[in-house]
Order: sequence, then C-alpha cells, then structure tokens
Amino acid sequence: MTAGTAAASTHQARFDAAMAADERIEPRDWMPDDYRASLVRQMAQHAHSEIIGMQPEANWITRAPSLRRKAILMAKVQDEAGHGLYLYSATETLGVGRDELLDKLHSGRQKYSSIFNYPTLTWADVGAIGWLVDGAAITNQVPLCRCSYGPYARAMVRICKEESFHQRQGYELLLALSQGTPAQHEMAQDAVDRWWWPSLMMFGPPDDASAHSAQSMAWKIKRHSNDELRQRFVDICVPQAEALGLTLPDPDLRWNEERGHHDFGAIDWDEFWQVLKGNGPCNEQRITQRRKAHEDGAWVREAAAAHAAKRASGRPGAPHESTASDGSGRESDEAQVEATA
Ligand code: BYC
Repeated sequence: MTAGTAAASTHQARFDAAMAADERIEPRDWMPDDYRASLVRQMAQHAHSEIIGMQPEANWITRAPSLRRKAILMAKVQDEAGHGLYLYSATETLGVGRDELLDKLHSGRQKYSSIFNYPTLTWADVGAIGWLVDGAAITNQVPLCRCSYGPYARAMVRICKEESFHQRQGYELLLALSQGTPAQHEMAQDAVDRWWWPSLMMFGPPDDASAHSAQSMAWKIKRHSNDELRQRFVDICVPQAEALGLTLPDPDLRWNEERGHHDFGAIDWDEFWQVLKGNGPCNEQRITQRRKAHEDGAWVREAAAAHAAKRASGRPGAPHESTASDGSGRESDEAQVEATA
C-alpha cells in the first residue's frame, strides 16, 4: 500500500465512523467526492427553488386585497430570498462558487422544484401555496435539520422556523376565504384542487424510481424516503382540510385502519417528468424572469464588489469596519459621503 492510498483509507475510515456515530461533517473535514457532489446537487437545487419560488407569489403583491395581506406577503417573499442566500452560502462551504451555481440554473443544468412551474391564477393560490407548498416543504425539511452536513443542517433550522410561519399564514388566508362569501369559498377550493397533486410531487419520484435516495440515506443527508414523507404529508393535510371546510381532490383518499395511514390515489408521474424536462406550464417564464432579474442586478453586484475592494485596499477614506459594518446602513452612508466630500 502506498502512502497515498493508506492516507485515503484512513480518511474514509474516519468518515465512515463519523457516519456510524451520527456525527456532523464540517467543511474542513475530509469527505468522499461523491458525498460532496451529491450535497452540492441537492443544496443547489434547494437554493434555486427558494429564489425561483419568489416569483409565483410576488405576482400577487401588487394585488393583495389589503395592506395587512400585502405586508405579510412581502415579508414572506423576502424570507424566501433569505433562504436562498443561506443555502447558497452553505453550498459555497463545499468549494463551489455562487456564480457557477447561478450559471447552472440559468442554463438549465441544475434543477429547481417542479412546484414553481405552475401558475398563480387567483389570490387564493397565495393561500394554497402557503398551506400546501410550504406545508410540504416543512415536512421534507424538518428531517434535513439532522442532515449529516453541518452547514446545511444549521441553515435548515432557521428556514424551518420561517416556513412554519409561512404555512400558518397560508392556512389562515384560506380559512378566511373558505368562510367568506360563496365566491370566495369557491376560489379557495379551486386553488386547492390545482395545487394538491403538484404538492405531492414535491417529495420527488416514488422510491423505486428515486435514483439518489438509497445513497443519500446511507450518508444521512436524507433521513426518510420520498414516499415516507409524502405519506406523512397526506396524513397531516386530511384533518386540516376538514377544519378548513375544503375538499382534497382525490376520490381515493381514505383512512386505512390496517396501515394506520390514509390511502391516496395515483399520482400522474408523467406530468412530473414532463415538468422536470421543462415542459410545465411556466418553466420558460420562470427561467426567463430569473435571467432578467440577474442581469438587472448586475450593477448591484458590481457596486458591492467595488465597495469590498475599496475597503480591502485600506486607502484613506475607504469605509472602516467601525462605520461601514455596524449594521445601521445610515452611518455607512455618512462615511461614504465624508470619504467622497
Ligand atoms: N422537482 O433521486 P431523487 C420550498 C429530481 S423550496 C424538481 O428522488 P433526491 C419553497 C432530483 O433532483 C422546495 N426535481 O432525488 C420555496 C433528481 O434529479 P438530479 C425545495 C426533482 O435528491 C419558496 C431526480 O429528480 N426543497 O419549499 O434523492 C416558497 C431524481 O429524484 C423533484 C428542496 O429542494 C422535484 N419535486 O430527492 C415556498 C428540499 N424531485 O438531481 C416553498 C431538498 C426530485 O439527479 N431536497 N427531483 O438531476 C430534497 O429533499 C431532495 O433533493 C428531493 C429529491 C426530495 C427533492
């Protein structure tokens, strides 16, 4: 055995022992290349989903029916931008740059969640997204707080807390509509009818068609299979739908005493794979809008880079830690004014 192979097998043995002991892997720890690549794949898809996920709801900010609803929706969409940023930062700890990840999103080489390729046709869709889409996201993401990779697990703790608020706002919005006029009730039901099946698809393909599940579970990135989490979500939603006074659009949905779970109807997997291939109702619109937002934001990235370079240069008049990064923004602006005066 050469010195190189001996070192590699020691590294691998340490990694395996950390997995067996349920310990976290941190950025400076050795990790197998495939483990790193799989994390980058999943975390990047997750980050992309958060920022693409801003679009369907942002569509309703200007038409929110009250100031209260508008303020809540703006806060929620901003939270999603924040989730994207935590996740891009966490992915960067694996040695991959944000520019590269965004480039892969914009060129269709990395995916984002299928759910965001459906349109938000009415105000009730904002409620259905909160209740069902964020509800599915929480069900999927709570176990990710125990993911073996430290930065991803820690990002998920905060994200899940915020998602929980998002889910409640959606539920409360749908409840208000469901208990409103007959037209409002009908609008809420129509939104649930359209979002239910795509929400079930968020959990990924069935276990026997899930390419990555077995390995990701062995590496403790995923703690449960796609089908297990989907079932958990269905069981959670049934009583909530009853409380909302809304019907889930599945005639085969019923309690199975023997299994201790709800049985549910067949998912249209052909639709799912079509959406993944880019043929969903909004794929093109979402990616075009994303590219445009990126191009429109070029001047902000350039200004931030120039600011950072100026600070790093230590030139007289360059913004200092004490003023520029005290978090207030105001003093930082004043320092800039003084520097240029
Ligand atoms: N959509 O082997 P599988 C949010 C892909 S954001 C698109 O089972 P895995 C929110 C999969 O990537 C929600 N693609 O994969 C934001 C793979 O393709 P590649 C996002 C999907 O990784 C704003 C292939 O299909 N959440 O909630 O073991 C507002 C085979 O799948 C989907 C996350 O990303 C899909 N639905 O399991 C509101 C959570 N499903 O990579 C809400 C983190 C599968 O080989 N991710 N694919 O090209 C995960 O937990 C897992 O990656 C998944 C899939 C359960 C999604």
